[in-house]
Amino acid sequence: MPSTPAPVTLSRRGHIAVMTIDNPPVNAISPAVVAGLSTALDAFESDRTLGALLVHCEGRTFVAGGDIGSFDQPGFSALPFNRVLARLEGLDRPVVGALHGTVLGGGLELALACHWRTASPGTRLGMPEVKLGLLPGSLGTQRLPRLAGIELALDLISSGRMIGADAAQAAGIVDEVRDAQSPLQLGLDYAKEIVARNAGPRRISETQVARDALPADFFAKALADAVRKKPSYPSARAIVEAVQASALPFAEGEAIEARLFEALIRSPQSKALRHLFFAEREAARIPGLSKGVQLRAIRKVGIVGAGTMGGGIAMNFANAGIPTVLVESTQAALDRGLGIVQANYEATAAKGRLTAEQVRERMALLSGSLDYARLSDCDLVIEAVFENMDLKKEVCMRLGAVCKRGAIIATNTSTLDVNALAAATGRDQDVVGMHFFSPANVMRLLEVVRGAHTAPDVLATVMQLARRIGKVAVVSGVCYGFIGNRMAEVYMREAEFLMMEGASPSQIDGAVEALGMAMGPCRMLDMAGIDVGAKTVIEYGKAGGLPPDDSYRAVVRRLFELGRFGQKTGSGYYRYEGRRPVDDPETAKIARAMADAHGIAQRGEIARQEIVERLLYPLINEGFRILEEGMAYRPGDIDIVWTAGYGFPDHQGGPMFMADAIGLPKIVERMAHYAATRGNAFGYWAVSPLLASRAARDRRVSDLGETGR
Ligand code: 3H9
Repeated sequence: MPSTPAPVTLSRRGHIAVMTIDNPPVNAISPAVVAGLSTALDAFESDRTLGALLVHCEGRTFVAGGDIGSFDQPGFSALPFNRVLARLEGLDRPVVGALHGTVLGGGLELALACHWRTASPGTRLGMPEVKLGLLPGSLGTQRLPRLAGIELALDLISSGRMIGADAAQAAGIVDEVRDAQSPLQLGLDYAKEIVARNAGPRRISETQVARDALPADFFAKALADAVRKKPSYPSARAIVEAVQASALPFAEGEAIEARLFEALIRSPQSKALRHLFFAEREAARIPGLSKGVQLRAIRKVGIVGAGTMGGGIAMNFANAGIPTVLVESTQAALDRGLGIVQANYEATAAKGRLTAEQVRERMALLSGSLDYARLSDCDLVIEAVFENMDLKKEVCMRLGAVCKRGAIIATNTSTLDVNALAAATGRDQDVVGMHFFSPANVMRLLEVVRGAHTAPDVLATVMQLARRIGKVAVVSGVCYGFIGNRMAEVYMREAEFLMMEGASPSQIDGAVEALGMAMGPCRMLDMAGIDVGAKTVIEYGKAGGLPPDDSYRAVVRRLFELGRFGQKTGSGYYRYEGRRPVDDPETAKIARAMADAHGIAQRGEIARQEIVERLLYPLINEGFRILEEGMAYRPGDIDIVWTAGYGFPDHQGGPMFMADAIGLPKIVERMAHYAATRGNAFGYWAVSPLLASRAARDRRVSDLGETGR
């Protein structure tokens, strides 16, 4: 059996010891790395002929953090690594850290335990633990404030943002920034200088935090802010507490940080966020697709349709520096579309997030035309015309004729049959779905719809392109609504039944918003457009997809007939006072009329728990159906769709992760309850066989646990 190379080695360059961490891909601190560091320290300590210790990393980056995968291992604790850091800092000969790549979390904590830090110019530094529902658990909350001051340290740790090498130098976090042939050379040069200067150890833990300039209520305000802005994230409050403790003697602060970290690492919020971290990376892997597949080059993009969607999509490519041409059917529509894009960029510039020069550069990458011939040299063309099968087929046919050989043709449909659209192009191997979410320049999710004949290189190219434009891509098979909208359909269905039974839109939305959902179903559809929602239902009906149930989505159809298109017309499910949604007696009347027309009994107050269960359990059930039909590769993909595209709270880990937390047997039991109490003539409460079997398995495991106790 080949032996695994040691992740940490100690070698000698003259009088300098070089401790090298080599743990690809990102040199994360795993238990093996901690053990390796400890052994290397033993060797260094016992060799008094060495004048200094250099800590450096092989590969593309310095340590990018603790090994997130190891946090779930039984008995995981930050203490062994913290002991190594204390030994490192305590050495009586200078310790130099040579930084490059992304110096994050435990990586920055390792750097802070060194006495001196040098960085190559492109280095980025940060403490992103908060994004995993954690705080820095290896003395980052104690050493960073001592070095950079409380205000900046709290800002960096609370936001998780990265800063560049120059900013880090200005803040005193690194001692110098220097270009060198390699990180090793960078470190060796600096270590030699430190030795030549006869500079002794500099230990941050022996310094005190400066807090004179801070107002007396600084921490009280920071805590109140954390509670107000992030009520569902215990890490936000814990970070304030830990940073505040940096004013205490080091050992006391250390104990406080350790207590808080140990609690957070076991918290359900952190487990959920860690699940999403890995799910997001896993989603990029497509089963059966060989790694060596040759990608198609994407140098120029075309978009058909310069409406809200087309314009937003175009911005993604311009932001990534890719020339993009927008094709419209009338000059007025084109001018309007490009005008909206320009206004969007200017609004961003007004907030200071883009310079005027950047706005000019991005606009210069965008051009418009009324002529399909302008698409003939594009490597990728995305159709983003109105959601209507006949219209989209017509556009696809024209694209099949005009696009060059090997160009990828993508459809931005949100519900329609991608295989039928692919057939219309006459070259279905080149066709794929690219379902962007509105606003397309903001939302991170991209559903990539794999048609029956989509070529593997087309799929791989689009997945890679998604990364290039900053999206998180999830592959879906071809089915109505793909992953996200298919699940949203059952969620909207129940929202409307609840409304017909007497719940108000704000009661419905409030129930799921209390769980952390960015917005409930009614606000969501009002924003997307009641017209859009109703037309989708109508189209689905035409395609024979709807159940034989006249009450199905009856409210949205009625609102559409009445011209209540949602926020844009001032009323939909809600009435709008400016942008503020308020419950509208008119909606209650409409819902009551629909209930009467379809024999649905109105009830008194509906309990919040029932609303939550009736919205979420069918949605989860649909997720299981999607899995059993092979429309999604794994539950984590579904979780990414809902957290990145539908405002599902990330601290709940997505609907499938949440399902496990609730308990699958309980979900099945409640589905049966609603089937019995609400009726199940149309199979709305029929449990997916996959969910049923997983629930039975979980029940068996739990029974075994009970008897074993
Ligand atoms: C922490 O440090 C706690 C401490 O205070 C206390 C510790 C005791 N662990 O994102 P990519 C893998 S908490 C394990 O595609 P990029 C990742 O799964 C941690 N694995 O590349 C992927 O694997 P695969 C604080 C990790 O170039 C591969 O590396 N640190 C870790 O777009 C490439 O990742 C963070 O939160 C990790 N820490 O971005 C940093 N990091 O190829 C989290 C990465 O098998 N990481 N992997 O799918 C990042 O932000 C990005 O990965 C990074 C590179 C910017 C580093």
